[in-house]
Amino acid sequence: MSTDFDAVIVGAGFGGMYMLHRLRQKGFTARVIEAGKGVGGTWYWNRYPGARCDVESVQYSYQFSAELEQEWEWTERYATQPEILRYANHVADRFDLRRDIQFETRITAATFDEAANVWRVKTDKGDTVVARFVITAMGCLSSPNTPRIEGLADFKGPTYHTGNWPHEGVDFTGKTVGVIGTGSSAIQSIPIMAQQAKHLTVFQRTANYTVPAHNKPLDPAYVAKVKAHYPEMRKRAKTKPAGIDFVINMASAIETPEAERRRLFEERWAYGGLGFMASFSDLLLNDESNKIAADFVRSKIHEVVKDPKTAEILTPKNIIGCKRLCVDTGYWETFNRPNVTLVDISDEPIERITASGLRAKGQDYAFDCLVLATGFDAMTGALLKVDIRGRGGVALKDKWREGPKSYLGLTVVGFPNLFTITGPGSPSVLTNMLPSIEQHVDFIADCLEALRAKGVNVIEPVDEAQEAWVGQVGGFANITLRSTCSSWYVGANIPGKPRVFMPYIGGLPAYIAACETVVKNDYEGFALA
Ligand code: NA7
Repeated sequence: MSTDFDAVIVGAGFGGMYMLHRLRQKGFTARVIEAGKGVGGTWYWNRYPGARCDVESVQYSYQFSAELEQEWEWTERYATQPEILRYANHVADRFDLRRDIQFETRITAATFDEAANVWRVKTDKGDTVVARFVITAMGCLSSPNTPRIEGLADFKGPTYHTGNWPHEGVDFTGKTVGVIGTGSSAIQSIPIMAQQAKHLTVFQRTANYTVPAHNKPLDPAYVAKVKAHYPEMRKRAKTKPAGIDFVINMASAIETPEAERRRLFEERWAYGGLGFMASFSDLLLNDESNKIAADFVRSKIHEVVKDPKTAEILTPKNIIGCKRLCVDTGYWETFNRPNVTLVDISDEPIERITASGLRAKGQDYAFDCLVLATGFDAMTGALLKVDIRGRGGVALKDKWREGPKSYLGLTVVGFPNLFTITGPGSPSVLTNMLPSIEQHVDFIADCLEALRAKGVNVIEPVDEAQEAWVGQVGGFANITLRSTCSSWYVGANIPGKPRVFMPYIGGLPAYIAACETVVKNDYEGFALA
């Protein structure tokens, strides 16, 4: 049967763009379908004030093109959203990607036609595209979570969601603002909103750990050094569980004498960033070690926040690193400002949103604007918004009713020729997304090439392989403390979502090795037809 394209790629973020480039290089035809007006995915939508990557810019970048690596100039240690979006646009132009991207179009359904072995992909523009393969590159944090709080529609002022921020920006000068949520998006945006607003009231359900970014302009001499040694840095990064080139101290926190421990924590704290969790190797494996690190951060809060009651509310009680660690610039300091109020709603949910604000714990709060910094339906949300149907017309949302199951986080039994870049069961959100994306894309592109060489039309994982992979993902999750709290990693932030630790936590090197073994053994775990 003839098709319109070899592949339909869903999404023009970093995954979709590189997928298109690789498929073109291998002589496949592809159409990217993208809901936004432009490329960039996460960085297209998340335009809230202060949005930045928490991985250093020289590492949060593509490595497939040495020329691109050399020519692009990052200006800050942690790139801002506008800078990352400029980078995404530069990539789109440089590799002439736009001519194969259909913007402002959403996929509404994708159905596998078993008789013809093709996917029929429907869009909200009313057209149907036929392709041999569907490759989703929809991002892990791309389906904003709007909390189900009564009265949300009653609020008379504007309501903004950090994950879908107005493109023209928002000026809070002279406004009173209510913010719900204290996750990473809130922690990045609150200090900036507080500088503008007349008054900012923050409603906190769970206190979060954050480490200082110590962001700064990049020193040209440092950049030159990185550029001169990029391949070595990338290679080292691939040997690290998170795919980020930072030094992991292999010592155990509990086995290290207290003075030395403190010195090491202070050193990492002064350096800033996510490397804090690599101060010792057992912070996410051992309760006591974790508590030592948590206590260190807790003590920092009390050093910064002047009002002891506010400091106590801001002090997280749970395990550090269980929810994703945040990286901030002046977050706790913001609560020393006279125009900022923190409201603890950990013991009682917000009662309702009202026309003029909200009601919590029997008290009415009034504000001009409401900011929902309430996160995402992570990892599966965007995928399950599309009516994806595989063999026998079975819907993916039914198949995953008890939680997502995949082989390598990339493929699903019953859904032939469907690939999910950074899908549940892949390391994705626990790693530096860019190298993870590139690894996935290379795997998929090589796979399509191998199928073409063999004259194979259909690839689908077998049950046994998928079950074994799901077992591995769950097994690794049980070893770490990371799966023990109510985080978006386990779907706990979405009422009714099955509680399953979704990402693969075995680390990037183990994941890459698993993929390489699959290829070496002629696509072991897959049925080829
Ligand atoms: P997160 O990290 O999921 O944070 C969402 C925040 O919103 C978090 O503090 C939630 O509290 C809070 N929340 C969600 N629903 C409610 C309701 N109904 N009432 C009160 N508070 C609520 O999302 P972010 O966008 O900040 O960050 C997502 C990722 O992006 C981040 O991990 C980085 O990887 C980048 P909770 O903790 O659930 O009690």
